[in-house]
Amino acid sequence: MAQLKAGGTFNVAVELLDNHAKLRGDKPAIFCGETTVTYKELEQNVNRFANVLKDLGVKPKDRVMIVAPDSPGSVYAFLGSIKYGAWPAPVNTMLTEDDYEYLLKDSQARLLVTTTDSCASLVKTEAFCEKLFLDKGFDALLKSASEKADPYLVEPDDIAFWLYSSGSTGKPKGTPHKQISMIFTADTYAKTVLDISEDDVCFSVSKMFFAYGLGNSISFPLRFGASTVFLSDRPTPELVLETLLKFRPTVFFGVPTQYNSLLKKMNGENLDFIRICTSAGEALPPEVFRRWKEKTGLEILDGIGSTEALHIFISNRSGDVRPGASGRIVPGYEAKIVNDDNQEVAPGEAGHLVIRGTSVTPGYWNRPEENEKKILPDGWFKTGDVYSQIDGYFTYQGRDDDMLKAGGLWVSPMEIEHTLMEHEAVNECAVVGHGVEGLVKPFAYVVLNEGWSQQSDNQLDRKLLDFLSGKLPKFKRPWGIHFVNELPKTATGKIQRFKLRS
Ligand code: 3UK
Repeated sequence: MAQLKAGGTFNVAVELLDNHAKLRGDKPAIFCGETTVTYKELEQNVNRFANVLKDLGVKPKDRVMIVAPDSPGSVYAFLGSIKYGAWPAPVNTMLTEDDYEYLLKDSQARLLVTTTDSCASLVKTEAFCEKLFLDKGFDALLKSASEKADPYLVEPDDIAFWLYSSGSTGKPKGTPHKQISMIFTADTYAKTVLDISEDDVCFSVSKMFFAYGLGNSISFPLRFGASTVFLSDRPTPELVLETLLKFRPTVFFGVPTQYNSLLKKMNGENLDFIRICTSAGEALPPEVFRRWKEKTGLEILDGIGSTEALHIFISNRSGDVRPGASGRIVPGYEAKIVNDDNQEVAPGEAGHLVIRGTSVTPGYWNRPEENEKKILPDGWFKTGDVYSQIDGYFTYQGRDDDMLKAGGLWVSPMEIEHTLMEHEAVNECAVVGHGVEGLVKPFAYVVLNEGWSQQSDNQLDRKLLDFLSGKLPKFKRPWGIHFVNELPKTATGKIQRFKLRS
């Protein structure tokens, strides 16, 4: 992996901010509730944050973990860290204390930026890791720091920040990204597919800890001098609608579940201020595409991206949407579909999707085995997805592992199974995805221990779900539990989850 070299010429925070602060300093960069942050204020606060890091004794390349709702403060922390040469790592705000303990250890974070109500704040961190609260003393701390800061100049291929990617086995993996990558995703997908310009107002339902949200609400609008809308709270359909009507964004970024729940909530609202809608994270059911178009007159552009690629590399285009397909390659990226021997398959045949492009991670942090598996010769990256392709249009066929996406977020069947197994009633179990209104949701199949039965305790499924509710974040909990006498297995005793899926 590329190492940081000071003495270079590049810092992506400068690329995203300096010109705008000069050319359109008074223009709103961020709308968040009642707060508006102009480009000038954004640049100054990013500088102040860089100076706060310096005062805390943080060094370039130190990790700064951010566990916080989308807010101006979390952007100051993200871009301020980059400007200073430290590596910010925004992570999911919905995890458990144990998860945060793992992430802080894995990244060896030097600083945790969070809020007092986050369970990340409860973690007993390593002696070298300090905590900084965005909702306690932060404004005063920022104000006390200088609004001027020199950027830590490196090379475009040096690391700028990390994200965390989940996998089917094991724990989330630190996924470093290069300085140039936020510019690359903006100049490819955001420019050629979405045509974002300074006239746009972007609103992303996905938060900035998710690569999709990070591009949608930070790098894309800032690259083109547009404005961005943050919703700090949990994006319930009511709040999303309210935010849409209040700020009238021109580009709306969602995930399939959100579109589905918005459709149920909407009641004749006029959304014609929206110019373009996108969907990613999981496949968009054609039915949701059709109903959204019927109700709003707008097409949703489904596209596939990943944490490792940073953003979308295959996408539908305005006026050229194939419902049920992910669309065509985004210029700047390459994709091919290969068999188990890495040979390209014939058109229409399913195989592993591999991709290549500047924004693909140089490799996971400290994971030589995973890197070996996913990073192929000549810079090709194995996505873990099964796809087919005809005439350049790619269609998603499923994962090549057991991972599920629910509401656009990863759910590892194994993690749920291991947690369920901690209950005394459970002998063994398997978790698989079942379709609910065209979207995949996790369901558990449970074999009970002797002495337990659903007949003698008709509340047992409820009790198991309650048990999980103390241990897993909500988005990872099964939607239902089926009690079975045995699970389908291979001769070697591996659970055949695919047999439960049908
Ligand atoms: C799946 C899709 C079908 C697919 C992401 C846009 O989702 C993002 O990143 P993740 O690392 O997950 C990546 C995996 O999710 N997937 C994503 N989009 C689609 N499957 N159709 C889709 N449209 O399995 C992929 O490998 O969480 C999405 C931008 C940035 C992102 N990080």
